[in-house]
Amino acid sequence: MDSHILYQFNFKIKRMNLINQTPEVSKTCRFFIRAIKNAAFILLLTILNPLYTNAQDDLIINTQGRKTVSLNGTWHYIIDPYETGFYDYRLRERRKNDGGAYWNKFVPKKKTDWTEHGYQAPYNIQVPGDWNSQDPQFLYYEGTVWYQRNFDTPDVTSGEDVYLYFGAVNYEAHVYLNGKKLGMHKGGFTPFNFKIPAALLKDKDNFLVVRVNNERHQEEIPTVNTDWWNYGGITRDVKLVVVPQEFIQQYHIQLAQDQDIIKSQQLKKYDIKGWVKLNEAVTDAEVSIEIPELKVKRQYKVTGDSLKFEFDVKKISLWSTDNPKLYDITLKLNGNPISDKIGFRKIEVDGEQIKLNGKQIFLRGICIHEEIPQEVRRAHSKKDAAQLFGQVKELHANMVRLAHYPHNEYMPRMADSLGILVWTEIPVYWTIDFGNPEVLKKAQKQLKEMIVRDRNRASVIIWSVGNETPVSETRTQFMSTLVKDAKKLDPTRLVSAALEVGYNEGKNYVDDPLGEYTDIVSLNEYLGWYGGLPDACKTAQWETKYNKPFFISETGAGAKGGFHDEKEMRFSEEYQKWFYEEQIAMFKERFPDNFSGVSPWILADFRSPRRNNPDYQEGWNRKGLIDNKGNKKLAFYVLQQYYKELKEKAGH
Ligand code: GCB
Repeated sequence: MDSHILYQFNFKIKRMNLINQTPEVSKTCRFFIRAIKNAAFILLLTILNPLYTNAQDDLIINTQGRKTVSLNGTWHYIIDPYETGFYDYRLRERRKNDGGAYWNKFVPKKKTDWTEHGYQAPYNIQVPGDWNSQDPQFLYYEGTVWYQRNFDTPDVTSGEDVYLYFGAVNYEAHVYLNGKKLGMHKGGFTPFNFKIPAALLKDKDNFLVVRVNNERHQEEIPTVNTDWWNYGGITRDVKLVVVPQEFIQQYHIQLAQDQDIIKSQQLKKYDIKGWVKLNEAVTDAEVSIEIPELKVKRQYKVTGDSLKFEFDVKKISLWSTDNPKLYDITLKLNGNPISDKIGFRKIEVDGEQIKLNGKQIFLRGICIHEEIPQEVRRAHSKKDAAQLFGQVKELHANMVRLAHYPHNEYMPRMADSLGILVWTEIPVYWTIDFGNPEVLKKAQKQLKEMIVRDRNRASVIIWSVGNETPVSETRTQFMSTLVKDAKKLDPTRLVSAALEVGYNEGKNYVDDPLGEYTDIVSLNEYLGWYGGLPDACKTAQWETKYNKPFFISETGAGAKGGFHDEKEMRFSEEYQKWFYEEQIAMFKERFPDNFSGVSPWILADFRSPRRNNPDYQEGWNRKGLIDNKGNKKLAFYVLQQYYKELKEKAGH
C-alpha cells in the first residue's frame, strides 16, 4: 500500500487548513478542502493502488489441470495481536520500505543494525492448515498472524506468466512479495489469485508474506455469531500457477438446460452448451474442445475475451448417483491445453419434484462441517475428503449439505467421482447486517467466487444463499438478490436457502417469503430437541405454502458418544436414537407429498464456542452421528437403516 503518499497528501492538506481566514471564508474553504480531500483520498485508493481496494475478479479455475508449483509445507509465522508489523507507534500504516514492516525482509548490514521481528524456526506452521490446531497458544486466537516463506521461481518461458493462488485464507489476507503488495482478499472459504509482475520475481529466494486476520466483524460474512469454530490461517492449498500469457481462465460446459432430457435420450441427440472466458481479449485466436470418448473435436475462431459454443452428441452416459461417469475434456487456446473431468447430467425441479436426468430423486442427505474432529482441525486435503465421504457412503446417503460455507475443492471433486449430490452454500448465517449495501456486496462476491470455482462439478446441484436468516423485508430483499444473482451466474442448477419453521393454527407451516424465490423450499427443524420431546413428532402437522419440493436441510439432537442412559436423558445416545426414530416415522407417515429429501444435522461432532455444558459438550456441538473420536453413535444406525430402505426402494 502506498501509505506514505497518502500520508504526505494528508499532511499538506492539514497545513493548508492552518492559513488565517475569516470564519465564513474558512468555513467555505474547509468545506471545499474536505470535499477535495475526500475525493482525492478515494482517487488515490482506487487509481494509484487499485489492488488495495479489493480482490481481483479474475479467478483461475481448475488449477489442478494446470502447470503449478505447490507452496504448501512449512512456513514461518509471527503472532501479531497489536498489528505492529502493519502500524507504527503512532498507529499509522507503515510505509513501503519501513524496516519495521513485517512484509519487509530485514538484512542487518552492520553490527549496530537491529530489528524487532523475523521469520525463522522454531516459529514454524504448516500450510495448508488452521493455526488453532497447530499449537495450544493458538486455540482461541482471533487476530493477526503473519505467514512467511521463500520460494524459487519455477521454470517459466518468456511466453508465460506466474500467478499466486490461494485455495482459502480465513478471513482477510494481505499478500506481499519481495516487499511489494500483490493484493488483498476477504472471505474465508473461497479462492483467489494475483498475477505476479515478472519484474518482481527473482530466480531464488522470493520473500512471500501473508498477513492473515480472522477477527469477526458485524459487517462481514459470516458475522460475529456462528455455531462453528473460527479457525484462522491459510487453511487451503497455496500454489504458483504458470500459464501462457493468453489463457483460458474460466469455462462452463454442460448439457443445455432447456432440453427435455428424456427426449434427448430417445432421439439420441444431446445438446451441449458452454462458454470459455479468456484472461484477456485476443484477435483471431483458436479455441478447441475435445472430448475423445464422445468423439467430439470442435474448433472455433475467437476475437475478444470470450466464446460461446453449442453442439450435439449422439450418445452420452449421463452422470448420476449410480453412474458417476466423468469424461476427459480438453480445451485449448492456440494449442495450449487445460484438461478437466466433467459429468453430464440435468438437475431440475418439475412441479413438486426434484429430477435428476428426468427421473424423480429423493435426497438422502447429511450435513458436514469442514472439520476432522479426531484431530480438532479444519479438513483440507484429498485424504480428509476421503474420510468424510467414506462415512457418508456407509450411511447410504446420496447427498451432502456442505455447511455453512464453501468447502475445499477436493470435496465437490470427490463427490463427482463418487456420485454424491452436493448442496454448497455461502456463510450468510443468522444475524447478517442485511440493511447494509456493502455487506450485500460481500455476500455477492462470495457467492460468485463459489459458483465460479465449482460450476463444472456435476455433483453440485444446489447453490444455497444462506442459513436461518430472520424474516424481514430488508432480509428478503437481500436474500432474493442473492437468489437472482445465483440464477444469473448459473441457470443450470437449483437455488435454495435454509429457512426456519413458521406456525399457523397449530401446524408447522413453511411460509417464509424467501420461499417465493428459491427453487426448493428448505427448512431446518429440531422438533424434539429445541422444542418438546421427540414424541411430539407423533402429532405434528406440516404444511408448506409453496408447491415446490420440500427439503429438510437440518434436523438433529445432541448426544455424547459413549454416554448411555434411558431415552429421556438428554445427551444420551438413547435420546438421540429416539429423536431419529420419531423424526423418521414422521417423515414416513405425516409429511406432505412434496417432501423431497433430508440432510440431518450432522455427520460428526464439531467444535463450537457456543457449546459449554461441562458434562456433555465441553466446546463441542454434539449433534454428530459420529463422535469426535470417530465412534458411531446409536442414531447413526437408525438413519443408516432408513437410507438403506429408501435406497433399495429406489434401486440405487
Ligand atoms: C442450526 C444451525 C446450525 C447449528 C444447529 C444446532 O439450526 O443451522 O449451524 O449448529 O442448528 O446445532 O443448533
